Amino acid sequence: MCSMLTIYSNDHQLHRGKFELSGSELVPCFECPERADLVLAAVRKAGLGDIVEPRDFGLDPICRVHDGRFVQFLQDAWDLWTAAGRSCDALPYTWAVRDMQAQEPEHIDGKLAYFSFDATSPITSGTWQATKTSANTGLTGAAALRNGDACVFSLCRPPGHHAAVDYFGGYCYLNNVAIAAQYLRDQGAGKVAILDVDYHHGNGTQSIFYDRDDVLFVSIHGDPDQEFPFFLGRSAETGTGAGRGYNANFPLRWHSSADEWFAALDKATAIIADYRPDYLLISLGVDTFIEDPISKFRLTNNDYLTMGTKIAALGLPMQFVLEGGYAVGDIGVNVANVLRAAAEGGDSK
Ligand code: Q9C
Ligand code: ZN
Repeated sequence: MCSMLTIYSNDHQLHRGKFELSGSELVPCFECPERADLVLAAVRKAGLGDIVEPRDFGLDPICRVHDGRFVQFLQDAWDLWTAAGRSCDALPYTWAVRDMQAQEPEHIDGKLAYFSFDATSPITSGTWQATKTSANTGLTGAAALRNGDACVFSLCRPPGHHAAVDYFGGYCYLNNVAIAAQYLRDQGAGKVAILDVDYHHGNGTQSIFYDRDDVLFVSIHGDPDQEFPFFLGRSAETGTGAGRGYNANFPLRWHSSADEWFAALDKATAIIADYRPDYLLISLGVDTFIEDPISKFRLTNNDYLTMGTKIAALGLPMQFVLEGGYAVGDIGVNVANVLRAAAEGGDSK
């Protein structure tokens, strides 16, 4: 049994998108502030351990992962948008594909396009502050691991795993788990493993570490032939250069059963055990839930207890970093179930 430190800030409430495109309709954003509020309430109720505010690490650890011009863009985007006379959420509407030239244009509409890969991730007046604090929430958790904590939970919002070196999308702006992993490396950790159990492929995290052998990335997710982000996440993607063999994808078809999901988890944890990392970071999305409104897996409330137990059985210092999960009625209990079971199985040393 280990006590689980949670890192949380109210700053997430500053990011409040209005609508997203779903089918061809504008619907209220699935990625809403209530998500984090409900997870916090469930963590409190479960009595997992202390809940603390993140520290401010400044921009340096963020820029160890993300491109400086991209970080500058995220800071400036809302002001450029309002200066162009706009008032509703900032969204891109076009992209450079194939033989077009990917270079940063002057106009905000062009910049939004250049630094993004989808149109469902609004930038609002408070998005940068919330995003920066979300990265600090991940970093504060990583610092706690480095200081000897065995299990920590970074209650990040907005999420991060779809954000790459220089583009945002999939409700993600900065890649919280990647920034935390890089921080651990920079603080002297030898090897870090990232297990991504969110329903969607963590394309940003894969992309950031694809040519490296010091950060292993393993993901279980909806088959990109059927599911967002569509253009990354296939099992043939195993890494490149020095990173060859240090990326593992387990795509599963729509409507896969919990048994199929756990069979993939067993393969994923075997790869992590073989790697023998110093730290395990978990991109914890609970959009694998059977009632998730945008996803098509079938995990139930109790399956999240099994998930936590199996992850803790690796016997590694572990940091959970919140990603997706849109069934707001159950997001709290599902996240708390993973954490409760992980804390019970954790720190057996
Ligand atoms: N309008 C995370 O779970 N596509 N991101 C939504 C429904 C984007 C999910 C389609 C899904 C992004 C962190
Ligand atoms: Zn997701």
